[in-house]
Amino acid sequence: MSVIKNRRILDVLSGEPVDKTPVWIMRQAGRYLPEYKKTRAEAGSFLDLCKTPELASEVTVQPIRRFDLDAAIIFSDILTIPDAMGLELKFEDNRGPYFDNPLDNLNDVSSLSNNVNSLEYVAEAIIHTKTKLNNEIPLIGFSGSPWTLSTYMIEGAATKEFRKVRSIVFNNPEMLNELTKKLIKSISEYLIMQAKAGANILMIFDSWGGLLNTNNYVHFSLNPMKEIINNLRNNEVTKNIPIILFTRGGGGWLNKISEAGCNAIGLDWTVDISDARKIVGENICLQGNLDPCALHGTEQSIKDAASKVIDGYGFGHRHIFNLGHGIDQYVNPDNLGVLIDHVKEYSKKYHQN
Ligand code: 1CP
Repeated sequence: MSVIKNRRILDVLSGEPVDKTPVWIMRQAGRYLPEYKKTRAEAGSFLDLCKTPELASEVTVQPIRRFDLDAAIIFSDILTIPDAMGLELKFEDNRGPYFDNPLDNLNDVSSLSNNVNSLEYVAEAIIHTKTKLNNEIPLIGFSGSPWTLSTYMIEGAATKEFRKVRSIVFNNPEMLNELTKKLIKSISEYLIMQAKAGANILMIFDSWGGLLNTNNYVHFSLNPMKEIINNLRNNEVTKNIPIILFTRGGGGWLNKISEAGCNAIGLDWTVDISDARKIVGENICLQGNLDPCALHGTEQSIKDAASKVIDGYGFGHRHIFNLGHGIDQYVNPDNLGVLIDHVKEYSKKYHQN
């Protein structure tokens, strides 16, 4: 197997020392980059971009050409799984992603396909991307969590209160349990497919876990993610692959999340990273957690905000710098450059022997 040259993130994930804190940025390929907009226009639509491996791999490497990033993340979307399961994904520029016929009852769940073979295009995009990356840095593959995918599949899109899915938690848990079961299978297979194609790290995005109360979070979100992790650990291809788990709004459940079997926990920006470190201990990495809006500051305020996160983590090698959620489309790319260069320079002092 070929050896990746920049191993900072892999080293941090396995507890090895590094020279600087590694960094990548959630949604690092996206609309804040003019070159992304150009390729997306060439693709015709967001979904065509996702489904055309050559173009998806092109936008995956665009941020790598511009910035000193320590990992790439495959360009795709969490909603490709529901699309593959039979809920046709649509996308409109002013509206974002949505499903015309969201799930209402157990019958709707039963009619979903449980087969992710049609997501081959993601595997192909990974293969293209690995060639372009030439083993310089690792590639992250990802999926949404069962709960987060359920929210979109039941609501049809992100909504203000998520009242429908949050009600179903209480008035039709059988339906949600059944959907969760199907999603655990699809997601596990999909992540294994990505690892086979060449993904070096896997991340589970539980973007809406924070909508739930504690016991429902454990039942509908955390335990299903644990099952996925178990499935990955029981597969030859993925048994040793590093896994990052990110629950947005999960700051109050860090002790529970740290028992899920993941190698790193993603933190949103509402969590104090030094407190988080005390809770999860030294066996698990922390990823995050700069407020994405810090990127709308001045050069100095961006550096100061990043320094606080790095100081908050302190000495030690188990921190992957990132934002606490995705970068937004209005960020000036130069500001991201300022951030990344500062993280590299400023963090050195915490990695001297
Ligand atoms: O060009 C465009 O207009 C599309 C904007 C866009 C992009 C760039 C969407 C639609 N998805 C993506 C790519 C994407 N999505 C990646 C690519 C890799 C990267 O560079 O990070 C990833 C990892 C995702 C994951 C994703 N999609 C999540 C989980 C992470 C998160 O932000 O919490 C979620 C919730 C989605 C759904 C989604 N897809 C797109 C949008 C605008 C949304 C959010 C919809 C909403 O909830 O309002």
